[in-house]
Amino acid sequence: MSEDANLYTLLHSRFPANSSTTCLELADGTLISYADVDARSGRMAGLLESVGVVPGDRVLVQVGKSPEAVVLYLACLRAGAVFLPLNTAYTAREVEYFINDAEPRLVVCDPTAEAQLAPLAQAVDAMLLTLDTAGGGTLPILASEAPASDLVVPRAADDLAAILYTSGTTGRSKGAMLTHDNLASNALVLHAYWGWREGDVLIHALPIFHVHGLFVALHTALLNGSTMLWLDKFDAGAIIARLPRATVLMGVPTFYVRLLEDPRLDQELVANMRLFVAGSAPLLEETFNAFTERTGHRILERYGMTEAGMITSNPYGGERIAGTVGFFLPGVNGRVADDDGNEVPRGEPGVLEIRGPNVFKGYWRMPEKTAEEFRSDGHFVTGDVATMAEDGRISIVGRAKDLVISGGYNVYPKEIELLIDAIPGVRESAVVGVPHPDFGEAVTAVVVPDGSTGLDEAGVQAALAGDLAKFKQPKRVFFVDELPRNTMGKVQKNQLRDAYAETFAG
Ligand code: MLC
Ligand code: AMP
Repeated sequence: MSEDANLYTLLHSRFPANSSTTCLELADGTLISYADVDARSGRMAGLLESVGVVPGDRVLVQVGKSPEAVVLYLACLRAGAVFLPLNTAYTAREVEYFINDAEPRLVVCDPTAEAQLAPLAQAVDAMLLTLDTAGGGTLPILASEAPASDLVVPRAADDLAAILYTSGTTGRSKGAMLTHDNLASNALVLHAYWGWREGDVLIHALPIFHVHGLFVALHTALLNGSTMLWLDKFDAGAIIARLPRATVLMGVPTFYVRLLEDPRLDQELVANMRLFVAGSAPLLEETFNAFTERTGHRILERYGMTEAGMITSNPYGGERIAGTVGFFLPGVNGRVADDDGNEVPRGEPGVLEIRGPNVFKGYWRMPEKTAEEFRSDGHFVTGDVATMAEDGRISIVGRAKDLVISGGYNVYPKEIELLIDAIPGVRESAVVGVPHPDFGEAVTAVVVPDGSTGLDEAGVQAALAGDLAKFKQPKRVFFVDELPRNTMGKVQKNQLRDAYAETFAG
């Protein structure tokens, strides 16, 4: 292999010369230096190797946010393993699918989930180790006993670094395979595009099982050798307390909606801040305007997805326009196209199709699905409906995929409809997203009962509770005699969205 494309090699090359620089500052004031992160991830990588994780093996991880979880991610990179993070909200039923599909060599979970997940891991011959948010569990115990190691397994650019599952419109999740080069190229571009500089300090309050918190925020900060003010989860008060010492914040729109609810947010509080980034869901113009008015900062909105990391961004130096997601990032090419992949005239809506070094390698063990979503010329069909202005500026104006985005989490209606339809007393159902002041959209179910049981809203919610992650559960359930359909028999979800649009108003 000519040159090592392991992402860790790149990140490590950018660690600060003074390795005692703080990498993570925890909420309780504990400081973890870059030297610590390097030493701990080396030890953990050595441990992974010694327990039989070989390059290419999947390491499936469902643990709360902690410095050890970051160390585990970096250790997987170093060991050449494929990191497979899962939302902590997923139930055992949901995790079972991922374990069976990914066939990991190692499963790492919170000790409280061990009893449920152990038989699932055993069924695919995977080892199971535990890690809790306080840094306890069998994994850290073994790691602390492991010898120091500077292991970094050389990787080719095209080797897998991670698999991130993204739900499908069929209700079946697909594992997006991301290579070392996908992640490295996107991180380098964002680092430059957003003007990262010496002295930057990031408030990290996103979960680290999705692209936004795990890759966009973590990678850019590590590439910059920056200190991260590390929060286990979003907490407006904790962010307010840290803003005076920070320069960069990244969040989903809900972060900004909630920060605006705090009267302490003002210009003086953010005097040291350089950049507020929003993404993962549409940022409402009213939020953008209110934030500008209150703080003097124009939130920089960018657009991306699991399969491609970041795709477009409003400019750092130029004008940031509310309701637009800016321009293709350097290296990313794309077009707004009709159903056949032909570019539509500027200003007209079409599906966004892209290509570039950021675009994933395909869906894990789903060659047909992969083929369906790529054009013959290599463009990936995002499923997002966009317009492109004359100057190339892009706006996301809709979705061709049936998807709800709630607080930055994607929810695919089909998955929930299948579960609701299986509840005794249900004839059929439709799940839609309707406007929600806090989450942007809220999952809402419309159910047609078959009359055989006295099913009510609480009954539907209770039936789903054990099976579905909380954020996917309908916040409201409505009952109707029939679903609106067009002449082809297709459920008219737009009509349902309109009918229930005011459900969460005010
Ligand atoms: C929590 N709940 C949610 C929810 N998050 N319900 C719907 N949607 C969500 N996103 C549930 C809780 O279980 C709880 O249920 C109730 O709603 C209220 O919880 P909360 O305490 O108010 O929520 P909180 O824990 O504060 O979480 C809200 C949040 C969080 C917005 C801070 O969801 C979050 O961090 N979201 C970020 C998601 C993210 O990182 N997305 C990036 C994906 S990457 P109950 O009934 O118990 O009260 C991607 C690509 C890209 O999309 O472009 O970046
Ligand atoms: P995920 O599959 O979780 O990575 O979510 C990606 C999806 O989130 C995209 O396909 C878009 O539909 C949506 N998304 C991300 N960023 C934005 C944004 N800034 N504006 C609108 N939608 C966005």
